[in-house]
Amino acid sequence: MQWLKKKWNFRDLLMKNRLLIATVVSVLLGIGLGVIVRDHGALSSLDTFYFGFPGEILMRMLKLIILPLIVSSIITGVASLKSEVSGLIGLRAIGYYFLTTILATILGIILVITIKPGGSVSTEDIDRFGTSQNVSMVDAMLDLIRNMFPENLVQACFQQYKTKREEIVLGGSNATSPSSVSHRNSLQGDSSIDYRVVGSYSDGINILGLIVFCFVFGSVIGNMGERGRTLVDFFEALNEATMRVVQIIMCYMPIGILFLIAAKIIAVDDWSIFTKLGLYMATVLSGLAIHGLLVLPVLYAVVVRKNPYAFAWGMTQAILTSLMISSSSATLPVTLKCVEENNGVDKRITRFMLPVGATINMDGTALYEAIAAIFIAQLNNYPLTIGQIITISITSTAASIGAAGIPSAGLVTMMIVLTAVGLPANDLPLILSVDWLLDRFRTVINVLGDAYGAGIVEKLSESELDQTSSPMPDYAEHG
Ligand code: 7O9
Repeated sequence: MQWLKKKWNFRDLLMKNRLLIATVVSVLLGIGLGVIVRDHGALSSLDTFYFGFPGEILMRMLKLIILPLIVSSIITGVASLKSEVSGLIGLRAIGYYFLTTILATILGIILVITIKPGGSVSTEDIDRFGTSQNVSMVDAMLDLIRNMFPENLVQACFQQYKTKREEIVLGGSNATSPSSVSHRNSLQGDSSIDYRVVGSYSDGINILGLIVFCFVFGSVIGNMGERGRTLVDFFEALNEATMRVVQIIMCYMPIGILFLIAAKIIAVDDWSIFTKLGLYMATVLSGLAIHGLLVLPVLYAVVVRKNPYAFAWGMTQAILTSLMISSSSATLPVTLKCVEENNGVDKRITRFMLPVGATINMDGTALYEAIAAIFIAQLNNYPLTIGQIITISITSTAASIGAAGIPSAGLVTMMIVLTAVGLPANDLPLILSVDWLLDRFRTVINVLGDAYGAGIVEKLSESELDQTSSPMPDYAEHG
């Protein structure tokens, strides 16, 4: 660790890490402020809402920058590589995403089966609500693919396509409208029930559609030679400008984070749920810890042959940010900065791997969904066969990959995993009561998984990257 050797130069160290130090201080102040206001402030719920305002502004700014950031990053990243090279790197990235997500799911399953957290909750502690919603794995998968091909690029920036099944009564006057398709559901065995699939748009950025388009567009302008030059330069400049705006937003980050965490501490009203669900939370948290502190670092050490914890240290700012805002997409600007500037990973790799990773690589989410599903089975004394456990691992992996393509993903993906093995959805409110906390920690693992992935794929692609020296000037050097 180089910074330890330079300890005597304390001012240098402070200056270099001032933003990080400010963030750590603001987290601590936020927790302190939250506890004090909670105990002595007697805020009404309206006051609490207003109290969170500065934090809300931070979230809005981070989300605001996502669109120009990913579009310019992916286009410039892909355009700077020859198409054979970017294809190869893309394959390696997908291989890494699959491997780590499946490892995370298996780890989760092993832990939840050995610890058995569901055995420790007495059934009278559970508030059950009847939630039943018709979620179909097939429809969710088809929506995912539909979203990869948006009908309208502008609309894709703020809306996703979503289909819904509606029951229709056969033989009645309920005629099928021309734009919708109906098909008999043979699995249900009830021949009098038929469904019609109705499509609509719902709010949310169609990130898959944008990524697919930017990939195609980037590789096309990269291969156009002189004629494509103007466009490549334009997106290069856009990318640089966006990163400068990110720099400005990061100055506001300590203030936003202070109020985000304080407002959360004030708003949580039921701390007793933690004792009820303690063992379940411990299972999830230990799974995340093993994955983030052992599995990923070992993989990195084996492939890259460098100290993985030095790499993790470089990610501290991104780790803290994701812990505070529990969103890996809104953390993306910070992740990019940490991976490129602190860990020195090649920009041609990070620019397209990190946005794609933020979208489809969610190790923490996969681990969590597998644990949650088996936990619910344990609560209901529902014995699981090996086949069902394998089904849970496959659906959890698929759900984590598809989450960003499914509107209102959190609940829907969980329902898909549960319905795949016939588990009741009425225990969902129980696990959702602690979700806000577990979400933070799994987001950290999602971000770390993306970051380590960039380092690992960079190492694996060393030879290709050396051959194809970037056709574009590296703006960071004269920036
Ligand atoms: C967690 F590419 C990007 F950065 F622009 C991008 C934009 C939006 C990437 C992803 C998304 C997106 O919509 N993601 C998304 C993720 C949508 C719904 C659910 C989730 C799952 O989120 C994780 C979880 O709940 O486990 C976690 N909070 O990593 O952000």
